[in-house]
Amino acid sequence: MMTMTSALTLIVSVTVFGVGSSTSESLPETYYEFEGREDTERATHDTNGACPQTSYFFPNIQTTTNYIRVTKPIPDLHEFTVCGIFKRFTNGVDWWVSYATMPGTTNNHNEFMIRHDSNSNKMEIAMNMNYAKEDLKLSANKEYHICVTSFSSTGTSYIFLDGNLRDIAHTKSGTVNGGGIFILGQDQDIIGGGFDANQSFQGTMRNFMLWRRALEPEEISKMYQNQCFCPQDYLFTLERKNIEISGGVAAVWPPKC
Ligand SMILES: [Ca+2]
Repeated sequence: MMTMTSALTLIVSVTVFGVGSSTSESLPETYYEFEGREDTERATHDTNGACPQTSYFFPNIQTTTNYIRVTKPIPDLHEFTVCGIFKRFTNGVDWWVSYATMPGTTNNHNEFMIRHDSNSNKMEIAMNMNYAKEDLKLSANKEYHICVTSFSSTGTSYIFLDGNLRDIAHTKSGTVNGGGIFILGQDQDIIGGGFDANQSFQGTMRNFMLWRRALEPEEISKMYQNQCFCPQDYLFTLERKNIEISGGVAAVWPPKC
């Protein structure tokens, strides 16, 4: 097991939101020092279990009717991870994840959100209605394995691209409340609706799932290298028993494992 003192650090270029220039931010091999946790608190879960394979096709047309709604109840989220293998077909604003709870005082009700805006070529993450934009230089028509681990205590999200920690998004601290509606493929401006065709997703989404903890970087790397396996303590996958499909979203035959 790696210790804090032996952890290597990587220096990457991180775009400063709102400034448009770049600076350097030290990315640790583990993010525990950033979150005030001890290395000994690492979770030990079974990472060798077979992972349920899911694969969905969102047609290449902008519409408010194509989406997936998760029917599994969402608890309060203090620390969580979402992972998926995404490919977008075109250059637009692609909404991947929209989690909304009770109506707020603004017209944006996303407690947690992930989208990609091709105009700025940035991935945007919101937590507690606070946004951060990260330039991941993602191309259209190419699959990417993306994991986001989020800590509500600090409002920090760690973005893993193709198995490696790539960026850190600083949003707003506070528990992501349970009991909301979790939708893939549209942006909720009201609970369960308020969709905008310009904020929909066209592409494919494979093996999307959520865990109620920050996965270890090693677990994420292992999942990227072998998509047949994943940590078994997930809250939900997009297996048919956990979702409702709307519009023209199609389940496609998942790759065999
Ligand atoms: Ca909207």
